[in-house]
Amino acid sequence: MNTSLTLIQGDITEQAVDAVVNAANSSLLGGGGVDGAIHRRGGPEILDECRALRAAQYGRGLPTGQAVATTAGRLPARWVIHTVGPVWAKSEDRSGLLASCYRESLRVADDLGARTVAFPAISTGVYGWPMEGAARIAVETVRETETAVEEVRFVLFDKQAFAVFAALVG
Ligand code: AR6
Repeated sequence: MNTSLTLIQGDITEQAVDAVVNAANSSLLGGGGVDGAIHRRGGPEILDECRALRAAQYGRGLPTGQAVATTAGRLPARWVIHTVGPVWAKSEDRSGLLASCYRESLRVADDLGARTVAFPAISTGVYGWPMEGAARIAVETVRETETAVEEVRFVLFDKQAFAVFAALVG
């Protein structure tokens, strides 16, 4: 099954898809950027499930590069898949961890039976990853990953990020 890659400039919290991916942090307890917007718009149910996950499985937090699902609360999606991107570092190549976020999120999406999944540009905000490199990893990893997901939608917040992804997806 071929997965189609689509691009949209906009807000990930407005996407009517099966699953939206959250650029979370290990605590799973919220933050700024995409994470803040998802919890704000999705409501307290998401945080309740995140707390339960911390208590049951992730006492030390969700490790970087991994992914886990919760309800999407009041968002127009069914699930939120939380993943933790690596913080950009000049002195160390963390590309493998960033690729892992996309791969693991798609694995979780397959477990859920999700057919449409929206991703933000993970690690390119607070975590400081340059957009060009992050976009290349995002697009290549999704193209290389075996999945039953039919549509992967990259949701880019601004025009510049959209242009970078558009140059890669064509
Ligand atoms: N919809 C789509 N994209 C967005 C939205 C939105 N509503 N808001 C921001 N972006 P970031 P990170 C873009 O910072 O770099 C949080 O505090 C943004 O312009 O959300 O992985 C977490 O709790 C950027 O291009 O995620 C973590 O502590 C991209 O989404 C930390 O930030 C990712 O920016 C994670 O940092």
